[in-house]
Amino acid sequence: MLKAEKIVSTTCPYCGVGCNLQLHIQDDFIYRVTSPFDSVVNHGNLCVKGRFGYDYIYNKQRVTTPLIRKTRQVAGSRTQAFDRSEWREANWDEALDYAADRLVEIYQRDGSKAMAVYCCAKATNEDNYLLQKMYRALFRSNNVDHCTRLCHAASVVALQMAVGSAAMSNTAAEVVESDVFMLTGSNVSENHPIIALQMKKAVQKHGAKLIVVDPRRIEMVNYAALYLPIKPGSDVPVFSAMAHVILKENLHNPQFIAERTENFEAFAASMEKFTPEYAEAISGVDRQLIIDAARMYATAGKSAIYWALGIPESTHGTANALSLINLALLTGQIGRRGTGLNPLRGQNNVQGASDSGAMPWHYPGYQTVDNEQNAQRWEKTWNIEPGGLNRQRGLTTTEILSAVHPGGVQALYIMGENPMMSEPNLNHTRKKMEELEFVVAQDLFINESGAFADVFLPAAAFAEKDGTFTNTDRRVQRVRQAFPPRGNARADWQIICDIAKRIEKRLGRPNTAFWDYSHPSEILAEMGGNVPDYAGVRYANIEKVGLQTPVPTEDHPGTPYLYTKDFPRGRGKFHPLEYVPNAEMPDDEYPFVLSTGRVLEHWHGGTMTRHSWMDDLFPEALMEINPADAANLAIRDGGPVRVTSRRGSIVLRAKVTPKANPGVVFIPFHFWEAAANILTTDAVDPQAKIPEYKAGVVRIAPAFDEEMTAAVPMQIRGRY
Ligand SMILES: Nc1nc2c(c(=O)[nH]1)N[C@H]1C(S)=C(S)[C@@H](COP(=O)(O)OP(=O)(O)OC[C@H]3O[C@@H](n4cnc5c(=O)[nH]c(N)nc54)[C@H](O)[C@@H]3O)O[C@H]1N2
Ligand SMILES: Nc1nc2c(c(=O)[nH]1)N[C@H]1C(S)=C(S)[C@@H](COP(=O)(O)OP(=O)(O)OC[C@H]3O[C@@H](n4cnc5c(=O)[nH]c(N)nc54)[C@H](O)[C@@H]3O)O[C@H]1N2
Ligand code: SF4
Ligand SMILES: [Mo]
Repeated sequence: MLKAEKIVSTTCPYCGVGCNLQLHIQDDFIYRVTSPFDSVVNHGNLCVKGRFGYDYIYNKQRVTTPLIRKTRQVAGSRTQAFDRSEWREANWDEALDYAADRLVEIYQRDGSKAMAVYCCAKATNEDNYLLQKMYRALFRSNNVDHCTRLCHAASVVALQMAVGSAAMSNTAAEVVESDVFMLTGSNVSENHPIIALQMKKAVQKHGAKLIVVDPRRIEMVNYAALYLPIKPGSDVPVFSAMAHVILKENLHNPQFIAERTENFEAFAASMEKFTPEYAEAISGVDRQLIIDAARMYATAGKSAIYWALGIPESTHGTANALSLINLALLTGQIGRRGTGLNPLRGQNNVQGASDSGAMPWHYPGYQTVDNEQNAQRWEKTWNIEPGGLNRQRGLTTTEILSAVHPGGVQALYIMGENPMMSEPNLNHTRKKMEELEFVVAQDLFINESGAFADVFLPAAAFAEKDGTFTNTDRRVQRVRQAFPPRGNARADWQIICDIAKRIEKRLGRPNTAFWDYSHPSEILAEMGGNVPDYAGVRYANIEKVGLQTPVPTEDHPGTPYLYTKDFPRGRGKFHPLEYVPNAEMPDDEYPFVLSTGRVLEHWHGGTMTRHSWMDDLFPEALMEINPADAANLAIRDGGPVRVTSRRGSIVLRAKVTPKANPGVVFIPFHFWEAAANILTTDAVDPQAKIPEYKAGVVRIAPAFDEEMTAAVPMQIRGRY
């Protein structure tokens, strides 16, 4: 007998747009996904992943029983274990006891510096709040980070420096109210497809003018009034030259500058040198296009800037983002509807995981860990002796693995991340994973990183648990359980509570913090007690429509756009800028710039989409290369090519397309068979510690079909 049909409203587990989903369930099985026409975020629209990409939940390679590695791994020669025979099934008590024993053993021997955790932007606010609490309260370690470091870290640092808050200033759907909007470093139609629909509507129905600044001829170029085909890494010259033109032509907003900003003089002086001619020489963009873009942006009634990873994922990512912020402050195009500074956040819950404290320098609510008052506040909340919390900033994602050595990090807990696909320079990453003494993986699958684990804890998928995600425009939305977890899988928050209690007992620190919750709503309420932006968020208030933070009180309607009267830091601060070239520039040996990123059908390391029928839609890695470059190298469309950087080499097929501008090739990082991150450099931005994923250099040569499989250089040829 089939159980009766039911419809469960929830939030998409893929991207930061946060589309509302209706899961149609029969017999604990999703047979259809729709979205209501009145959904505020997506108006009934869904992209291919939201509509069809959920079947990873049922994939037979999903692991739904705790597993323990049969042989004890030794630091220095740890290996990946994809083969089922290398693991044995365990019950929850045994797996949790084992994980707690080993973690506590290492902590008691080597202290908090040996402990590190990756939180998860796919998991809920409640899951992330608890995992950072476990590491801070029990292991006294701030080595807590997540993929935000690899993502918008530089946007966050720059926005904190300039305005004092890091989130999108406006609501994505407000783009239809803009007269002009600039889109840069954002392939929005593949990566935030529903926001792209709203942008297309803004252009086609509302007559908004779009300026695209991007090294690839992305789809949105077809809708653009101006397209600036920038060379990778030349953002500071181009956006500063726009500022130069705005200043020279008196198109700035003196009243806004006087009333709401500081440091204008120093900034204006530093813009002198950024003439359009100078910017053209570095960026390859025609100077007249830069002048036109400056006039268009500055003179419109309402202009907004939208950006994604082309800006932050650079060794000068902070400066890139500051060059955009300077433009908004200079023209006063912020603090009103249809204006603003809008970094499009990537993961479904990267905004929320950051808000919840899954970061090494901040408690929940962006409260710095090295501030005495903040530490005391959380000591009180978590029932910790005065002075007990660690006041030192922890290590970032990019620093944690580099710190794996005797006297450094020894034990790593990974909840829902995949550094062995997502971190730069994977050959280096692999060595560091091998050197760890103990690894816990908590995921739906044994991915390339989980294969290094000693113990695997099977987590429930989004449709199997309750909680909240916070989307890119700060909207806290409900995630609802549609059916019980498959097999023995359990919700992340429950797993964390159970392991935390065991650790607490072994440490002899009873009643540290609190680990007994009957429902995740209690966890969010605990966090809201100390995080003013979430103070008013209650599950009861977000039943139908989510609320945009800040939500300071329970009767507050939420905050669609920020900075109406002032900035969180008071005045907006201008920053003088210098041009700094990329860490690597093309030369005779490595003549091409490699840009990496995404395609519509896939997600990051592919753990979810490659276990879904999205993989049939886009089954293989392809390198985009310009027709002229391909002709020079005798590369044919669909032919295999070998791509080599200073760090490694991969073989994949070429896609010859004018979407790639000359001199720049593009490889998506979703495919283990040709993992783009074998090639990328681990050079980072000094302030934000974000890697330069968008501009390594490579050489390219035609290859043979046989090399395609033989070339896989790591032991990741299979999946568990
Ligand atoms: N289908 C799908 N959607 C996703 C994801 C996914 O894996 N798959 N991931 C999500 C996540 S976590 C994120 S963070 C977002 C990322 O969203 P995007 O940032 O849109 O994703 P990328 O594919 O990395 O595209 C980067 C864009 O920056 C441009 N670019 C590269 N170098 C430069 C440069 O030097 N200057 C400028 N101005 N532009 C440059 C590229 O040409 C490209 O258009 O996507 C989210 N959405
Ligand atoms: N070359 C290159 N590399 C990049 C980038 C790039 O542009 N170029 N972009 C970077 C960016 S922006 C990002 S955000 C990172 C992403 O990097 P990661 O976060 O490491 O990658 P994901 O593949 O999204 O990993 C998510 C994991 O969470 C699991 N998961 C899903 N739902 C749940 C859940 O509810 N609970 C638990 N416990 N697990 C769950 C999935 O199965 C998957 O294994 O990659 C970065 N790496
Ligand atoms: S646009 Fe993003 S949130 Fe919406 S359905 Fe697609 S992946 Fe999901
Ligand atoms: Mo991201």
